[in-house]
Amino acid sequence: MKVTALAAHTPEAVRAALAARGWEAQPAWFAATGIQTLVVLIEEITEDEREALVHWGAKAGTDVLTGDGWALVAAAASRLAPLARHDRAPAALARLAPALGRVLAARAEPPRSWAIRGAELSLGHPGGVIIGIINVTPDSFSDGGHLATVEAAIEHGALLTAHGARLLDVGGESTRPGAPPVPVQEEIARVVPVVAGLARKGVGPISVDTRKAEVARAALDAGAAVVNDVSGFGFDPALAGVVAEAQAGAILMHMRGTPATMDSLADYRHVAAEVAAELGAVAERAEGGGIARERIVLDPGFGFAKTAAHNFRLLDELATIVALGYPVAVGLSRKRFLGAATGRPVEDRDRATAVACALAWERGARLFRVHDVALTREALTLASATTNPM
Ligand code: PMM
Repeated sequence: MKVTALAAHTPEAVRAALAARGWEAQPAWFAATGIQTLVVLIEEITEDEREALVHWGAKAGTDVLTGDGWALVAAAASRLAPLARHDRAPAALARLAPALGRVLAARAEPPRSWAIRGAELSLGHPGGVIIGIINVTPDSFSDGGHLATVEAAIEHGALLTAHGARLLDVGGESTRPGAPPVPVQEEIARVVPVVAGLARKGVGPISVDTRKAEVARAALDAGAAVVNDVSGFGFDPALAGVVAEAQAGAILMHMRGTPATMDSLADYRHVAAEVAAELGAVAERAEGGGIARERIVLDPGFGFAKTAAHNFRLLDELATIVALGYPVAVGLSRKRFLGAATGRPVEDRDRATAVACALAWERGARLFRVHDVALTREALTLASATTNPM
């Protein structure tokens, strides 16, 4: 007899083990995802629901840990599946079906592409989608003032594209903690010539990093295909309508408050669960505002209303954000918490960024907003070669 422990953090090892023993590709994949253990935290439940879950767990032979108003259930996806079906779930657990169904669907069929204005970006591409940063602000925390002219910004965009960026993110307002707001006309004057120049040269696609509807409209008119809003449509109520009308892609980031107030709002009991819930509500509002689901990317907002400890916990638990079922983008590049771990100053954090991106890839992120595209691409190509069958 021979006993081998399989690496079960993803379904891949089980799939490969079955395939090596003669299973066809598709049944092997379904079986591998079906037996994979899921741990779901179910909150805001009644006492009756809690009892029903404990009862179900005892019958199904699965672990259920509970407390006041919550339960934590660990079971194979195939075991949980009946609870997501109205016709199979115990009547007392009917309220659970829709949300659990969404979690299971996101796990079984993760999004494979992202629809932006006039194009579709494949997420299965080796290394995912690297978003190259073009900051045209005099005061961004990481590279403020580096791109002093429109021409320099356009050249930089062409270089990032040559290095492997599949989207260029042009921003004209610094969002570092305590940064002063930039008037709309000033932001337009910074961003639009760069977007227009890149579009004219055929370099792109282009994303505009803004919280403001007027800036987004001007950038979209100049050729942008994506709006990246760090406020998740929380700052300007008119922005969702502009994005919907242009059929642009949307990157919606989690934050609390504004860059001026966010540091005081970094208060969480369980950061991944709270960010997931708040980001899920952001996505729901965006869809309600007319933005098609396939156009939405979510971003947990590293460094925005989060301490270094929160950022590390969130990076480790990124799969909780991925489980919302939208493509997930991460903005880790040169951020302060990377410096907290490595002791490196902001201008020497690109290696740490590349490693952090690889960790995020492994946890399910597929879009990576970075300054050093070439280095990140190398790390991500390696990460994706490891997790994806070649
Ligand atoms: N971070 C910054 C700016 N824009 N957008 C998204 N989607 N995610 C981020 O994490 C993010 C962002 C701040 O960083 P910078 O000043 O280096 O651009």
